[in-house]
Amino acid sequence: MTTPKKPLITQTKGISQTEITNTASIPELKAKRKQQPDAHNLVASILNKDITALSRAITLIESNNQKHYALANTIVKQCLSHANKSVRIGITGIPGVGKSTFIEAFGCHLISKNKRVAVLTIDPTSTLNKGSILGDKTRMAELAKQKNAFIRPSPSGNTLGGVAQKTKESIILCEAAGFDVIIIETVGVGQNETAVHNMVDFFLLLKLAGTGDDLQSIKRGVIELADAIAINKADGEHNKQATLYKNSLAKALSLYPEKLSGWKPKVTTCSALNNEGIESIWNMVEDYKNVTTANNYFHLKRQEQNKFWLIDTIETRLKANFFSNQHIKKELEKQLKLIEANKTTPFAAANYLLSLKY
Ligand SMILES: Nc1nc2c(ncn2[C@@H]2O[C@H](COP(=O)(O)OP(=O)(O)OP(=O)(O)O)[C@@H](O)[C@H]2O)c(=O)[nH]1
Ligand SMILES: [Mg+2]
Repeated sequence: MTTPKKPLITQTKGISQTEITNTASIPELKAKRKQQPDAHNLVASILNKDITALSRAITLIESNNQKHYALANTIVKQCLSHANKSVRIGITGIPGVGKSTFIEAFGCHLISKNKRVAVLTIDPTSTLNKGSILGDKTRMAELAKQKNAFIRPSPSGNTLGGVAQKTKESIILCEAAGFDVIIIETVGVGQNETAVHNMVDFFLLLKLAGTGDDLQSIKRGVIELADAIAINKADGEHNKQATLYKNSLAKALSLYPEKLSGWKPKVTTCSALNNEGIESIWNMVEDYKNVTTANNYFHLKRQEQNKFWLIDTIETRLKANFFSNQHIKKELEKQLKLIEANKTTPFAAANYLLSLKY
């Protein structure tokens, strides 16, 4: 991969390079964006594979403006019957493991196989450090240039209802726009991995050999979620170490109980930078799809995920409504002071606050 002389992705007043590459001139795009959004037209354009309409609709989903809420809902609902046709792949790993570099290589490989690829990223650190998003854009420069690719970084962290839920709805829109493979990149911190695992079909964990990262392999949590683990940066002097690590991980995984999916998680090595091992990872995804389609797990998992998101959305909304209410805010302050003064218990205070009408 050659380093671009200048960033290939530049923001032109909120219009991404992908949109620019894929469609008309900038004045045309700006004119298009100024028109009032209309659900019917937007959905028709999305179904017509119009990337600008897709971007606009995702922006509506991500909006904190209550006025956009009903419109966004209508769009998602109308797209739903056209969704569900893609393979959804979650990619996680510690910062710097090579997720973006991998997605660039993997995405370009898929495009060479005539697939349309959408990449959504969930990055909770991006609000604190804008550098991460910029890094992603330059790291996926080749992919971003492809007319069959769509790359969308996550919204800022403080959206109503949580970043993950917005991503779940964005997946539906991307599928309606005819993308065959949806890739979700998430930084391996906090609750992100579980959230992403709950919205994808195939979960890929990238790891590194010979760093503190391999110590984490002892912790079962994320490893148990993975359908495949790829030891990245298996190039140059790290190659041998990566293979040793792959073998020890494969041994460890073989001791885990069999998964409901009937799929045995695979371990492999790759070099995202040198484009090595990429094809075999796509083959794993295809094998996984074949196995789980045959035993109906693929379909059942999506159903279970939708039920999960129903409950999760209710919980998130109830919480957001509760804590953003002015009356509750004031009463909560008072209860916190009473707790400091040891005049009430957390449970009594919670009971009182939950009994309030708001
Ligand atoms: N040698 C080598 N370097 C790699 C490979 N993949 C990625 N890198 C380098 O590792 C660094 C981090 O890569 P990224 O793709 O940005 O990693 P990331 O996991 O997306 O990082 P965050 O988005 O910050 O979490 C970059 O300097 C890459 O060039 C690889 O296969 N081999
Ligand atoms: Mg990245």
